[in-house]
Amino acid sequence: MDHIIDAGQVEQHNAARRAALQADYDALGGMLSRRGVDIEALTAKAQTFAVAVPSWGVGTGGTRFARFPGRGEPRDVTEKLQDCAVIHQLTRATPTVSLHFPWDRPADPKALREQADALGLGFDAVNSNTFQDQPGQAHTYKFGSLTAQSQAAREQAVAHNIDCIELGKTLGSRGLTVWVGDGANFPGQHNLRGALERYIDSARAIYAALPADWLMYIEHKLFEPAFYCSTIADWGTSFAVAQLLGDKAKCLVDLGHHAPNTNIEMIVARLAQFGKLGGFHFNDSKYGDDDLDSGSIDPFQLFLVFNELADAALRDGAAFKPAYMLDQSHNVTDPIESLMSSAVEVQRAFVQAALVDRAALAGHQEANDALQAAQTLKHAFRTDVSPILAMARLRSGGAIDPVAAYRASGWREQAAVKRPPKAGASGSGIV
Ligand code: LRH
Ligand code: MN
Ligand code: MN
Repeated sequence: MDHIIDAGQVEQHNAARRAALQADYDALGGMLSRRGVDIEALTAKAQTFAVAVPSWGVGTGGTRFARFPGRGEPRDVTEKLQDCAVIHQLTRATPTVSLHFPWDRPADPKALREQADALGLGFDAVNSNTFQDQPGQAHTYKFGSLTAQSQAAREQAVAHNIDCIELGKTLGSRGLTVWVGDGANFPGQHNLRGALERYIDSARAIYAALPADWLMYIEHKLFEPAFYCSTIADWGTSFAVAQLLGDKAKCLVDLGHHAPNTNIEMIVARLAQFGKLGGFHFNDSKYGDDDLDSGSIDPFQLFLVFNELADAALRDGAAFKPAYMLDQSHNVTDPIESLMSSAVEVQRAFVQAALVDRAALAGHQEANDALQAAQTLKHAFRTDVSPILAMARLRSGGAIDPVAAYRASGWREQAAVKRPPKAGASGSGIV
């Protein structure tokens, strides 16, 4: 496997921190053993954790007001893969990349797969894009894509999704994520039921092209770019569509795509209960689809989501394997640093959820002891599992402190030299 950052540098970084980590790990291990928890089992579990990196996240994002590019940004999909490889090399938690077409359309898909193989990376779900027009496109998506009144626009959007599946097959992907911006800005602009009928027809055509071992992830979002109504606005709609389409269709929960104060963990529980929880786009938000770094605003919500996932995994066993992906926009940080930190934050919630004393929780629930039930969750959430995460990284060949190792490597400075900005560089600004 090609190492992007010199392996010797990472070793040096770890050597300087190993003794302190061991001391912290031993202290935590002692504390956990008094709670009847085996730290080694938790560390082994942490090592199994994986979350996909969004290709569009390694470039600096933007808002509709401006984009302030960073230095050494990747200018094409091959450079994006290099950045993804850095993230995985140091965190050992992000072995796959989620591509977005046509932003990431490779000139030679086979060569891209070879590059990924050499970097030790695979491809997670591919994402279609019918929320903006591409140069030279025959039919506009201004008034919708899969729901458009224009049959030609709908057919073009379906054909694009099928093209994404074809590309994904060559890359070794096994899923297609479909998010559309379709909706209306005015009451009466479109017939609410008619638009969904057209969506379902289009989605059926895409579903029919899905290989047997693929999943189609239907991603809902409350608002934006449509501000009066979005056709696939909520989990009820995505659930109904997924039910109609069949077993290979599942719902995708992007944490930023809900009304403020929505109980997202309950949505997760519902979708898991009915076998339709496909996966996640992790990020965090204060107001709307802010696409802030995972765990940066409400880490307790992230923990509560993973608490439901842990419960579902216990109930459903190995059959329960939702896809984990990050979906963030980095405006003021180095995207590599944000993605590494976010992967670790999601992994932290995964480990904290594994710490919940489920027998005690069930007992408090049966006894209607609301206070102790809540305390049981808080007890797990408050436990600082950082030494477990660092030890998991160390044992998997990553860095004890990924951001420090990254900064010491000088990767960004070197990238700034190797990657002078070029006109029309693909950094979407839309997330
Ligand atoms: C829409 C979204 C969706 C897109 C991505 C760029 O807000 O979350 O997942 O594909 O952003
Ligand atoms: Mn998303
Ligand atoms: Mn979004």
